[in-house]
This record gives sequence, C-alpha cells and structure tokens, in this order.
Amino acid sequence: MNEPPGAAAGAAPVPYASHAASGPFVMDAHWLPYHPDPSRPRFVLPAGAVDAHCHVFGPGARFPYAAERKYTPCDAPKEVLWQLRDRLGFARNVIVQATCHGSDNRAVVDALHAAGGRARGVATVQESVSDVELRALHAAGVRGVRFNFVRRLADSTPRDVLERIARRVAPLGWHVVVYFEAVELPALFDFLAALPAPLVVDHMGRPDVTRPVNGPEFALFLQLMHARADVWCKVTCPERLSVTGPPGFDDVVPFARHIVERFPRRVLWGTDWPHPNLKGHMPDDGALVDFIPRIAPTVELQQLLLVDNPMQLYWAH
Ligand code: 0GY
Repeated sequence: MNEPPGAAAGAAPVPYASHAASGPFVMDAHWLPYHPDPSRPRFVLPAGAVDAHCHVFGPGARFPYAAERKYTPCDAPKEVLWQLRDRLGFARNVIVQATCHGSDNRAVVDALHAAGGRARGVATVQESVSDVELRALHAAGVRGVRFNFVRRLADSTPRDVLERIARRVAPLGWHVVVYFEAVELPALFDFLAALPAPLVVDHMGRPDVTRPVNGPEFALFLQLMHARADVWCKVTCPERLSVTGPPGFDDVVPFARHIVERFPRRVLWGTDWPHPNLKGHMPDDGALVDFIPRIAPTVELQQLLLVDNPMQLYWAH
C-alpha cells in the first residue's frame, strides 16, 4: 500500500506501517502491529460499504494513551485508517473508542472531524460527562457509548452507573456497544436485556467456537438477540475467535453465518483494525474481507450487513 489517497498536496504522507508508539510511550514488548501491506480483497464490497468496527490509536505524541490503560499499542492514526478504507473498498468507518484511550475521546473525535462525514464514532464516557459534552460528541459524529466487560481490558463500572449513562444517551438516538465474553453472559443477561438503550454486541459475544453452534452457550446469546428487537450483533473477529486459525477461520463460520441468516437486519461487520492484543498472528485485512461471503453468502445479505444496517444505525440521525 503506497500513497494515502486523501493526503493534502505538499504534506508528507503518513507511512502505512510506522509501528511504534510515540511521545512518552513505548509499545508493549509483544505487541503485534497491524499488517504492513494488506492485500486488495478478491471480494468486491457493495457500493457504500461500512467498516463498522475499527479503532484509531493515538498517535501518542498528540493523543496520549490513558494512565489506566491495560496495554500500550503501536500508534495507528487516522491517516492509515483512511488508506486501509480505500485499499479494501469501504466507503465509511465506525471508529470505536479503544480502552487504551480510556474515556478521553479526543483521538476518535479528531478522526471524525477529519473524515468529512465518512466516519461515525462510539465513545467511552464517565457518568460525570456533561450534556454539553454529549452534544459536542454528537455533533462530531458519535452515535453510541461503549461498555467494556472484558476485565483484561477495563476495570469494572457499577451497573447502576452504566444504567444511568444508557438512560442519558438514549434520547440522543445513541446505542450502547457492549463487549463481553460468552462465559460472562449468564451473569450479564438480565442487566443487558433491561438496559434502556439499543444494544450492539461486539464480536458475537465472543463465543467459544470449540463448543457446538447448537449448544447451550450460544443458545443463550441467541436468546438475547430474541429477547429484544433492538439488539444488534457485530459478526466480527474470526481472527480473534478462531481456534483452527488462518487462513480459513473455518470454526467461526457456522456461528457468524447462523446469526447473519437468522437476524439479517441486525448484523454489522468490521475489520477490527488495528487488531489490538492479538497473539501469534496478525491478519491480512484483505483476507478478512474475503471471509465475508462465507458468512453472508447472498448479495441481499451482504447489502444488509455492509450497507443498509450500519447506515440505519449510524447515519440515519
Ligand atoms: C477489539 C478487541 C479488543 C480490544 C478492545 O478497546 C479495546 O481495547 O476492544 C480485545 O483486546 O479483545 O474489539 O478491539
């Protein structure tokens, strides 16, 4: 991947792969940086396709990583995300606040302002956030908040606080993005089923894909999808969930395809670039795009997954 198509005349292009943290930060010793030169996918995305789960990291020199972070990544700035978007054939991005930035949303907001309407965001806020701040986030393009229940990533927040945040953002037309692992769902189920805002679940609730797709663990996740009509699911991260691994991530296909076919109007897809905290293998993002037709095998399902659903959730209001 060479020049960033959107680079301003005369400005030095940001190299695709710089792969270091900047400012006072040093990336973690075993950090796997994003792929240095993703392939152009064979699968041609539908016009207007949205990468509905990706992040920006820093650069740390400009947007410092949070003191309470659990990891220090390599910088992954917005200019590189735009290069990836164009290389893969996406039209738009949904940039999700990553835990390494805590509740300081400046890197995401900066990216949204720079995106010319081609990006929306999901923020992390504390209960102390003011209404003025929420309105400014909305004006920048934020349409949701993220609650992270994965303890290796974020300290826990009391549920009554989360419930009050959900109640405050719902009138803005926002939703709550929730990230949890399947083993936590039994304890979270009633809380999630009652949260007073639409829900978007990251990475299918992280099923253990060594368990049967028709077994009780995945059935509980499907029960959550059935429990309310405003739960959406990101059928993302085969590279994170797979035990059989690349190139096919075959063990993830039955789970994702089941959700896509059962809930075609409530699914989203994203790259998860720059793929934080992967161990052992960094995917080629082009190959990830080529995974899509295996989980959404028809043109109609692909149009819903990649265009209509994310546009409804992020660009309709
Ligand atoms: C993801 C997954 C992970 C990290 C984060 O915000 C984050 O730090 O979401 C993970 O480590 O599983 O969706 O990016």
